Amino acid sequence: MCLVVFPFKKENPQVVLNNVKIAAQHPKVDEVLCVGVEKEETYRSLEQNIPQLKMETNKDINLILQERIGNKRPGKGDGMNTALKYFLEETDHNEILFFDSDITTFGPNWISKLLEGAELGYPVVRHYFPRCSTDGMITWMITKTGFALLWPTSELPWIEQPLGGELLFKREVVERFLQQEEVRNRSDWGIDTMYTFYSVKYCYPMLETYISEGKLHKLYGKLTDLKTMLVECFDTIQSLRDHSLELIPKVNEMEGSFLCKGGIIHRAEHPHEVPQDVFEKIGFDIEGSLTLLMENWTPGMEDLLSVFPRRIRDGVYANKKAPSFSFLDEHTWREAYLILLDHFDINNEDWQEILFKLWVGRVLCYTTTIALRGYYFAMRYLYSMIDRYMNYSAKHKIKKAKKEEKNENSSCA
Ligand code: GDX
Ligand code: MN
Repeated sequence: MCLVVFPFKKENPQVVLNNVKIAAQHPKVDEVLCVGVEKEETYRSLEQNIPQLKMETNKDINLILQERIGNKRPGKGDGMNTALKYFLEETDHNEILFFDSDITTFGPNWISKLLEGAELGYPVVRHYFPRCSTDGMITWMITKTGFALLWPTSELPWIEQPLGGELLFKREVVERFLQQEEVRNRSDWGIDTMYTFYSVKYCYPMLETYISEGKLHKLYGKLTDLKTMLVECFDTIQSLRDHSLELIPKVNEMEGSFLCKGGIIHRAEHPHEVPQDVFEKIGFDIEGSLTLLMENWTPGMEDLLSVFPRRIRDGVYANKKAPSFSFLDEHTWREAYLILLDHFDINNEDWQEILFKLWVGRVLCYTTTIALRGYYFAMRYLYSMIDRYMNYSAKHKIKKAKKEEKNENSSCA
C-alpha cells in the first residue's frame, strides 16, 4: 500500500483538490499528503476542504508545511524531501508516489501505472510524456546535454524525462536518498536531477512508463519564468560533476571487459501515441525571448565573458545591439557548456544572466533551424544530438584514460 504526495505552492485550489480526490479514491492508495510552503491561499483552501474529502473517500488525507531541510533556496526540494522524511518516520507504506499538483490531465491510471511497475519489481518508476518539439528545453539543453557530456557511458543520458515530477520510489530507495547529504541539501529545483542521479548511482532498476494523454499544467509566459529553474538545474549538474559513473573499458585487459558503475537496468515503455496538439503547439513566446537577449546587461557580465573564446564572446555580446543567436549551434553550445561547468557561479547574478542568455540563444537557434522543420525532424535531431554528445565525450574520456595510463607506465619504467 502506498502514499501519494502532492507538493504545492500557489496553485488553483480547485485543480489541486480535484487531483487529491482522484488519488484518495484510488483503491490502492492508503494516504494522500499535501506539502505546502506557507499558509497562503491555496493552503487555506485545502485546509478547509480536506475534512469533507476525507469523509467522502474514507481515506487518510494530510496537509503539512515543508520543513527547512536543505541549504539551497527553499523550494520544491525541501517540499519533496519533507515528504520522504514523513514517509519514513510517520508511515509504514511500501511506496511513495509524487505528482505535481497543477496537472489538469491527471487520472487514476497515472497511479495504477506507477504501481504496476513497482509490482513488477522496479524500485524506481517514472512517467514520461509526449512533448512538443520546443518544450522541455531545460531537459534537452541542460540536463540531458550535461549527462551526456559528463557521464557519457552511464544510463543517465538515456533517461527520457530526467526532470519529471511524477514518480514512485520504494522504501529502500528513500532510505538511501535521505542518508545522502547532497540529496538532503538540494532544497530547490535541483531536486529532480538529484533523485535521478542517485537512482542511477545506486544502480536501482528503473522503469519509465509512457502517459500518452500528456501532462497539461499551469503555463509559463516568457522564458524568464524559467530562469530560476534553469540556474538551479545547471548548478546541480555542476555540483555533481566530480562523481564518476563510467562504463570505461579497462584498457589493460582484454577487449570487452568493462568497469561498470552507472550501468543499470533501465526500461522505457514504447511511446505509442502522440496527441495531435503536441505536433502543433509552440512551447514558448519567441518574440518575447528575442527581447530577453537584449535586456539586463551589466558591466560585470562583460568581464566574465572573457573566459569564452572570441567567437562565443562576440556572439553573446552582439545582443546588446540586436538579437544574435545563430552561432549557438550544437558544437558551440557544447563548448560553452564545458566552459560554464568550470566557471559558472550560482551566487553571482552576472553569471546567472550569462547562462540565461546563452541558453535562450541556444533555444532560439534550435527553434529557428531545427524545430521549424516539423515535429519528427526535431525529435530525431534532439535524440541524435544527445548521441553525438555522448560519443564525443566518451571518445575523449577513453583517449584521456589511455594517455594517463601510458604516462603512468612510462613513469614506472
Ligand atoms: N512544497 C512545495 N514547495 N511545492 C512547490 C514548490 C515549493 O517551493 N515550488 C513548486 N512547487 C510545486 C508546484 O505547486 C507544483 O505542484 C510542482 O511543485 C511543480 O511546480 P511547477 O511550478 O508546476 O513546475 P513546472 O514548471 O511545471 O515543472 C515541473 O515539471 C518539470 C518537468 O516535468 O520537467 C516540476 O515538477 C519540475 O521539477 C520538473 O522539472
Ligand atoms: Mn507545472
